[in-house]
Amino acid sequence: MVIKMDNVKQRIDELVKILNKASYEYYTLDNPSITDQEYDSLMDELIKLETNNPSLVRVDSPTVRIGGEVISEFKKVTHEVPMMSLGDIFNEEELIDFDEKVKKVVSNPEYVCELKIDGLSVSLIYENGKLVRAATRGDGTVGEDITHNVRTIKNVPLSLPEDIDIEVRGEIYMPLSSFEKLNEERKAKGEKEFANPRNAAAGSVRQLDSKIASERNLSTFMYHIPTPKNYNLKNQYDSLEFMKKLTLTVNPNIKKVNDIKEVIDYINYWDKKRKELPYDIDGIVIKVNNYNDQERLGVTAKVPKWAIAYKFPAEEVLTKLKDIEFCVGRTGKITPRADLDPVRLSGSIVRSATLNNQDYIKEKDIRIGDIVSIRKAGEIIPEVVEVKFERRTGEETPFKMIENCPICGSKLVKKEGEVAYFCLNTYCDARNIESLIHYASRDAMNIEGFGERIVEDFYNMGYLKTISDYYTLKDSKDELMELEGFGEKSISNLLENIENSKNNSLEKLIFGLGIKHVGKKTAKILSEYYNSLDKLMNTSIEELSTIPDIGDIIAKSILDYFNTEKNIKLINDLKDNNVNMTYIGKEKNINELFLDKTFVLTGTLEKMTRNEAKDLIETLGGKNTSSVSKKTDVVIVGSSPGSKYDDALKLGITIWDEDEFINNSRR
Ligand code: 0OX
Repeated sequence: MVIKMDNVKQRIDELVKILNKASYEYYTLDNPSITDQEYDSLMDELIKLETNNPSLVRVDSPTVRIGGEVISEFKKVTHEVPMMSLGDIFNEEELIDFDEKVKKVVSNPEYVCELKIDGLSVSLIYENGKLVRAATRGDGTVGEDITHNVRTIKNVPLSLPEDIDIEVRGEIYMPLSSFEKLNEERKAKGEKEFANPRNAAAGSVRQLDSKIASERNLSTFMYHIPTPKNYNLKNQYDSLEFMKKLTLTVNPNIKKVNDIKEVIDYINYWDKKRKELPYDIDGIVIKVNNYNDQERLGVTAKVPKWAIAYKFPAEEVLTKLKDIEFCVGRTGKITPRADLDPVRLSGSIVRSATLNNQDYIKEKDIRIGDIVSIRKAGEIIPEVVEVKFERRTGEETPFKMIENCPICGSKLVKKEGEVAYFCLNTYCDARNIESLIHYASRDAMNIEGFGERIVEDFYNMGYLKTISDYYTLKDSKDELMELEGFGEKSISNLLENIENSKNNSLEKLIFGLGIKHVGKKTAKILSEYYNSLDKLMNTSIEELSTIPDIGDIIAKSILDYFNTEKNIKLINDLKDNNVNMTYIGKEKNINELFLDKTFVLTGTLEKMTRNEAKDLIETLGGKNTSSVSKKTDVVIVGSSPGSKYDDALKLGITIWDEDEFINNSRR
């Protein structure tokens, strides 16, 4: 029996070695030495042996790539060395500027040029040569543990040829072929397609069930070692070579160059060639090669001064303009919009583009049915650049400006000195959009992220029509995540900001409702006086007139507001969505997790300002102090924390990240 077990173990070891080598040859070297059939048959043998001998399953067994591990939540992990992002530049001038700044510190800098893979960054930790953890970047300080999904990525080695401890960083991406296949499958199943490979890759690693990631054919390129000196590495280029030796996949198009002219050549070469790559890149990363030079250049708050990302200029593509629609903006401004045949542009599927105004359409003689070239103007909205006249068939319909508002039908008016037409009906959508923006604004419900652009887009797309729709947006999460310019993280953040707003004190809600003549200060006075919206709604003109600072005009406006059916319905809808309708006095919100405890804040918080955080701590019964000592109960850590974080770790003090802080504040 003992002998048999030994034999089995030996065979398992052998199979793991052969199969992992085969994966490396196939996925990293692109040079397979065994056939797919041979691989499958060895894999079948390994699966059988492991099924019959579960105690002999190795941590680096290729069977984990099949997926199946399901986690219940994403654990937070703190990066020992923060994961930095890169500063962006968009033209040669800025590149020369970067080079000049570098040269002030380093004479004759050598650069390494890398393709900027359009995916999501990942940190891999190997202990004793075995992959033990994979994590997302998160806010750079705290990311999420995605080990179960990353283990399924075929070109991520589960064990290294040396038994070393090392962290390596790189990019997870979805090859274009996998992306197209995935979207075809989703379309066939009636599921919403992913807008671009980056969203698809991010969506895949954000799955609790690793089976999904394993089926998505993700891949990686590694490009960074955060502690290179531990391995005697002197420069970035040697780190890339070192990672290659460790069987990690490094992009083959990396180039070491001697001056900025060669960097420009590299950029120009890849700007033309990038369409031929089997994956998306969104620019070129330029890094000062030598580590001592990097150290001398240092970092700013968020990005290194020794590296920069050159972003490619907006790509232009051709598509058919199917129709011209009209959007009513916040101020009632009418903007024509092109309804396009869907086309891939700068990594996203584009279905519509702005046409600016009727004069723009007339000047460019844009007609329905034309083949047009489009380009991304800003981050989100693409624009029609020009008509391809040579592609005209004679079937195109000339453009005619509308005379009435497409939403409310009122006659459009051209204001003095304006090119655009306006809808002047104050009850039209423009007005609704304005109220939605006001509701989310900082002094009102402070729903961060809902600026003019997003509200208008969400409104025009039908997701956000009235204020109460903010609270049902979460029901459309899957669709929103796939909108151009959005992804899981941005939508989750927006939805979280909305959820947080439910706990606001009454004065923010009253101000947010946009009652005529009720400003921020009046909203506060009313909240302190009435304590609840119900009481305010049932007030009388007599009672209102007894409150200092509330004059007749304000009083009448308040009564008018609460006598309007539409407004009562809105308030009922907000109540149904658990929006707080009471005044939260500072001492009235004691929370046991905060009461009489001493807090220290360090690093940058993403969802609130430092003062807001301090206010919240005090409101919940805690005390703020500035330095960490044995008496400190909790240190709240944002991104790029200072030495207070190290002090807290040394002293073993409880550490909360921003999300834990927010969650605890709501308990
Ligand atoms: C990429 C990429 C991203 C490491 C130090 C600063 C940023 N998307 O391909 N980041 C980096 O470098 C990190 N390099 C890259 N090639």
